[in-house]
Order: sequence, then structure tokens, then C-alpha cells
Amino acid sequence: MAAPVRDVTEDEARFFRDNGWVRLPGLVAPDLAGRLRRRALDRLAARRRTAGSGLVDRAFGQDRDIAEHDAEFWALAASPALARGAVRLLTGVQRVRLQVTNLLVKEPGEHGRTVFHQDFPWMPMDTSAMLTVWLALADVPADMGSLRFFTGSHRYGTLGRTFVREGDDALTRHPWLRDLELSPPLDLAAGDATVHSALTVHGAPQNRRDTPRLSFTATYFDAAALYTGAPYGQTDGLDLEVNRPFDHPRFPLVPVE
Ligand SMILES: O=C(O)CCC(=O)C(=O)O
Repeated sequence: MAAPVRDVTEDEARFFRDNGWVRLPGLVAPDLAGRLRRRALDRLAARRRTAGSGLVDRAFGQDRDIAEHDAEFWALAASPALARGAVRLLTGVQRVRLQVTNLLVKEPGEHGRTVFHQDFPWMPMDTSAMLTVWLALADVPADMGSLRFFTGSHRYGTLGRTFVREGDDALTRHPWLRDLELSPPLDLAAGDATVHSALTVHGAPQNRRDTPRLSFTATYFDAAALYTGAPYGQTDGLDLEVNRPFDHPRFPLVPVE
């Protein structure tokens, strides 16, 4: 089943390459966003809520790999239009693999802000050609916690891991980031998305509304990336070969046609 997803324009790709992030209004048709929202709410209601105690759990709840459990989220994550978009945004990349999908929920009163961080420092790939599509499943006004990005921070390489210990957010470790422009607060409608590079420093304020912030993320990376063998929960135990591509069902190639 093909998902109704629009293509990324050349202007959007240029903006992403220059800034390390981009906003994609109406990436997904509103009726699909509505269906996904209802499925997300059903899944969240069915799950036994056990609040995690980690540093990430303070910022948002997760239903990792949701596309492996839900056909409609899978149809979206594996849609050729999203893969084409990722290829268009990532410089020099011909094909992409899906790294992970996630359903994120930021509850008012329960979750705090998402501290500024990069995604890549955790990853066992030998290239940082990786991005995350962050799709609003319901309207996400800025004060509900849409993402903010340090514009151009993707040009500074890996800046270290966050969420390892107290006070290790990117802004505390690298106060010079304040010299970069912070993206404006974004009001997203259901079906709008932002995309950020795995090297872009990003975070989000806490949810100041009275309903949960609901979003779906899909992360894609260069299909030609090689496995480095760095310890990582998702890849440990998969018998991936060091210096070989991620040729494994957990990292499907997503066709662009
Ligand atoms: O949704 C958030 O608050 C953070 C999400 C995030 O860091 C990511 O998708 O890379």
C-alpha cells in the first residue's frame, strides 16, 4: 500500500544542506496523519505505562520500532517518497536503509524539555549521512514542544554523547553553539514534518499545552555505510560484520520507486 507522501523539493533540499534541518509542510496528507494518530493513541492506551528512569525517559516516552508492529506506520516508513526525500537531502547518497522508527510522546506535566544533543555520536556507522524525519501526528504548536535546531551545527562534526550523565547536553559542553542561530519556534500542523541531520544539534521545550505531543520519527542512513563494530544496543548481537554494509533485515533498503 503506497502512503500519500509528497516529494521533497529542490529548494527544501538546498535549505537542509545549508542549515542541517528543514521544515516540510504537508509532507503527509492530513487524512493519513489522522489515521496514524488514532493508531498511535490506541497503541499508547494498550501499553502498560511504566515510566522509564533514564535521562531520555525524562524528555519523552517512546514506542521504538513501531513500524515493525503496525502496517500503516510501516507503509509510511517504507514509502518510496520518503526514501526519495532522504536521498535528495543527503549529499552523495544513492540509496538509504531504515535505521529505526519511533512513536514519541511528550506528556504535559510528566516530561521535561529535550536537552540539546546530536543523534550521531551513538551510531556504529562509518559515515554520518543520516537523517530523521519527525512527523507531527496531531497539531504541534511551538509551546507543545516542536524541535529547535542550531542552524549550521551539522558542519562541526561529532560533538560527543548526551544522555550519558547529568549536565552533558550539547549546549553545556559547547557554549559556543550559542553563537549559531537557533531555529525559530515552529507551529506544526498534523502531517507537517521537520527533518534534521544526525549531526545537527537539536532539542525541544517541554509541553506547555494540556494534551500529549504526538510524533512519529523515521531515521534513514546511507545504504553504503559500513558497520564499525562500536557497541550499540540496536546492533549488538546481530552478527553484523565489521567493515561490511548493514545487510540485515533490521536495516531494510527502502526502494525509491
Ligand atoms: O522529540 C523530541 O523531543 C526529540 C526527538 C529527537 O531527538 C530525535 O528524533 O532525534
